Amino acid sequence: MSLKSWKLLESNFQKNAQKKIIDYFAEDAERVKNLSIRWESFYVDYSKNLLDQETLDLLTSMAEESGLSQAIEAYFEGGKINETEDRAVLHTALRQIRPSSINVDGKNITPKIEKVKKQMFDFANQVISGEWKGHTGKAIKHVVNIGIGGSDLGPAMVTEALEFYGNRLQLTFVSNVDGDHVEEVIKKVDPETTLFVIVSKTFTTQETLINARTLKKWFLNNAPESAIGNHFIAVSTNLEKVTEFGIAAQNIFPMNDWVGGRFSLWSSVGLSICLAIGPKNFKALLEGAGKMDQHFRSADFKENMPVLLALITVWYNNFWEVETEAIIPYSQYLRNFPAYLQQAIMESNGKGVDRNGQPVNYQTGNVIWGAPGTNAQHAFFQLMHQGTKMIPVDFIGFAKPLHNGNDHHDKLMSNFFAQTQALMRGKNAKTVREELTKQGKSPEQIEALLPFKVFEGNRPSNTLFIEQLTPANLGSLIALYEHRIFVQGIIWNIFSYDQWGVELGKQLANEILKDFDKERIDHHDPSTQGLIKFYKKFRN
Ligand code: G6Q
Repeated sequence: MSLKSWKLLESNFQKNAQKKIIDYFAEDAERVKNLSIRWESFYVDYSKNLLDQETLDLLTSMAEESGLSQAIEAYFEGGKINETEDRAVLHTALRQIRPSSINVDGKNITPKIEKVKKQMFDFANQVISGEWKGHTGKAIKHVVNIGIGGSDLGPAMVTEALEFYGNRLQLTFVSNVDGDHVEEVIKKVDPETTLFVIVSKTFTTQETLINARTLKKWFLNNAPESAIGNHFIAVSTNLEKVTEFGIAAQNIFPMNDWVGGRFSLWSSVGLSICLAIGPKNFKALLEGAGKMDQHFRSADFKENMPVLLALITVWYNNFWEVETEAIIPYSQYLRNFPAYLQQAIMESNGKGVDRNGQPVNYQTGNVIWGAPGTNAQHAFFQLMHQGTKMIPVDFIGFAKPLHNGNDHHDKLMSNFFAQTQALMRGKNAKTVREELTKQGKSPEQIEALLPFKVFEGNRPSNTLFIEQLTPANLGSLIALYEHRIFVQGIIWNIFSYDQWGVELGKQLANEILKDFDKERIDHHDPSTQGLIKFYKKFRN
């Protein structure tokens, strides 16, 4: 990495490598004030990290030196920053608070965005109110979203996260090409009262098309062909393929290639979300994201949440050589937020060549994982506290619960705070000795137990503390992570918006599929031949 500030950060790292987080607190009485941000309903505390003001200054200089300011403008203004696919990256255009014109290929895209939004809202209102009927005259009760990857993870995560704001419609998501997934869905739905929403930007995705065909076939075993119009809806850019599938023009919700799959929940891909929570809440979700966009675009880097959090990730990833980052939401509603972010982050920044096509000689995308607290505390937290790896954590929590019950929420919050504290402070030998003495252990017993009971601490975390889980706050939270991905991509000088790494497996799967009916498979490697042979024994 040739950036000047990178070299300075290396020296800063060497200088402070032995320092502990608690030392930084001891040095600076104002640390929390200096290393936290209060914005709208958010309180982001990044003081429990292995860095000081000098590190942060160098990190923000590095952002400047990387050309981040200009890159942000190109991103929002519709520059074709997804160079390898020759596309703009404009999910932000879908959630402008005050819609203004944005040009792609010399054409203002804003009027079309507003038109599609209106189409979504009108449709959602009709379905929710019961005005939209199934083919036998009954109101729709169940919506099945058929999609995969970006056409599934975002809609599914948000629908689940905002379940509290749901209406009478029941939502189910089918994604896996594994027939067991779709068969379990079929068991639950009634052909008279179910709406199928096929979501596929390209309308060529194998998994989605086979699931859609299987559901259509099952539907037509239970309903006449003329009923398709009441029950099958599509979201796609590929109007020709959707029409071929048998969906009428008025049942197609268009989208554009300037929205990437994993960032598409804000577009018509979010139709299932809009059905689940209604247009008013969907608009609030967009507005929350729009506010975060404004913050990201206008706040000074030193007070800019996506920028600072991105830089902290780079700090650990590239200077501390940390491989993974855990995301722990203290909300059962956000149980799939880590899985959603795994795609957003790892598909975007899991790249090994830079923007010039040269192999990078530094680490890029980090491994993202996590599960909701407190459950995770009873599962993998042991390794985070006492294992040999340093794992920076994002703790995400909400000050006000959605359901009444301070009894539960106080307990949840006390765990939320305790974990960040325990990771940072650990427990030293002196405290362990005192505790064991109080328990009446002998000096020999104490010395034998001591190494197991000491926590070295000094494990970093960010706390993203938000007033309440509302559609608007969720919108802001997702947008925060989206921009964090963008910033990291700029620093690492990689393209964050393509995903060529997904292609090879798809290609080979299509070739292997053809070989199941062939005698000769010796063009495959010996291991794969063995696996295909074993499969063929059981295939009927
Ligand atoms: C996301 C990826 C990918 C995509 C799926 C589904 O950024 O591009 O996850 O969303 O492969 O693609 P379709 O929507 O075209 O079916």
